[in-house]
Amino acid sequence: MALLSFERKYRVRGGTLIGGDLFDFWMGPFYVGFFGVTTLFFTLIGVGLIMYDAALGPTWNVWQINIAPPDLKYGLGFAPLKEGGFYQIITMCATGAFISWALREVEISRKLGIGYHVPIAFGFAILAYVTLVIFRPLMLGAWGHGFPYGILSHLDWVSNVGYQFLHFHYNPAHMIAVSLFFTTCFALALHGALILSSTNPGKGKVVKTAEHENTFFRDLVGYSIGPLGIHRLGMFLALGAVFFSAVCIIISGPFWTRGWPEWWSWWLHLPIWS
Ligand code: 07D
Ligand code: 07D
Ligand code: U10
Repeated sequence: MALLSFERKYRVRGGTLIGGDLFDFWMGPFYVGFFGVTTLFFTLIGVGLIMYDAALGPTWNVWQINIAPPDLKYGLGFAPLKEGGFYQIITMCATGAFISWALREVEISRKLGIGYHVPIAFGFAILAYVTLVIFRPLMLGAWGHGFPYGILSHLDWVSNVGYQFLHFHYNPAHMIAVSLFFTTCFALALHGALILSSTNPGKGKVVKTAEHENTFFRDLVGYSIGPLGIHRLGMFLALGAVFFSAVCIIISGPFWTRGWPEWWSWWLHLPIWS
């Protein structure tokens, strides 16, 4: 079915979570919906406040713009606007925009009658973000523990927090997350390469089938996970990577305050050595 005739067929009312028919329409290629409106609302206020705070100085250098969280002395309270209050409202807007975007994905999935896999996947990214700027600061007792909004300043935050724990690479959940990220790239490279090799074999050559794809890996490693399996694996690896990222940072501070290398001394304290 051609794309345009397909879109005409599925572009019908219904499937909304909230608001009934009110925003159930399209503008050009975009589905609007109640959550399209809330996404736009939070994004415009959030970006507007970023611009306003940036305009207060000291720089328009895009790499150096920094919207800092409040000082730790404000704890879990509201800070004055110019002392982190902007950051707090921007955080609410960002969280509102991300969740709205995920719910818009849910409504589109419902209209199409497909699964909720895409919004669930994006939900993991949102989970990582709110872990960094809401859950962990809440557990540590101050909003000032969130990361600052700035291209370079957020890197400084990652580095500083890493060294607060002496050597972040020794964080066991960080190890699992990093390994899962690497494995995700490995799997995507294998999958992309395999599909291209059989469906885009070069001018004048015949396009091959799924049997060729299966056989390649059976010949190579004795097993093929199959066309559905590789996508399940990809989703599992990527979501696992983000999940263990959230774990590695939530345990740093709330559950472990010393250097991460020291954590491994549990091994030396096993009763089997004495
Ligand atoms: C390619 C999809 C497109 C999305 C892009 C990001 C903005 C911000 C805002 C000027 C893969 C759009 C960027 C809207 C501009 C202003 C005010 C996704 C793709 C292109 N980081 N991070 C980047 C964010 C955190 C870390 C780049 C966001 C944590 C390291 C970009 C968040 C930690 C490095 C960026 C976030 C962390 C980066 C490229 C939110 C741990 C790099 C991102 C909301 C997770 C790299 C200068 C990319 C870089 C980089 C955005 C959170 C670590 C600016 C929006 C606090 C170590 N981060 N980041 O391609 O070059 O993502 O930095 O949580 O080395 Mg970051
Ligand atoms: C948070 C992004 C959410 C994004 C959202 C969407 C927009 C719209 C619009 C484009 C989670 C935003 C959308 C804004 C854009 C348009 C139009 C993703 C998020 C909701 N580390 N480390 C990680 C590695 C070291 C440290 C995670 C590697 C050092 C700290 C990952 C190395 C020290 C933290 C990871 C390494 C250190 C991390 C990041 C190597 C520093 C975290 C991925 C090879 C000295 C962070 C939850 C992630 C984390 C994190 C990888 C080194 C510190 C596993 C490979 C040793 C403090 N590190 N790290 O989480 O877990 O993505 O965050 O050396 O906080 Mg690390
Ligand atoms: C899926 C699918 C399927 C389909 C599909 C899709 C999933 C069934 C049916 C859907 C997929 C798509 C539609 C594709 C979309 C894909 C993605 C979103 C992910 C892939 C992403 C890319 C291909 C782009 C990736 C790019 C990367 C990784 C490099 C990008 C780097 C940056 C963006 C910069 C980050 C680094 C920074 C900020 C610092 C260092 C940068 C430099 C030194 C570069 C110099 C800078 C510049 C040139 C820019 C200067 C910046 C400025 C001025 C800032 C401006 C800021 C503003 C706020 C305006 O399954 O099958 O088919 O369709």
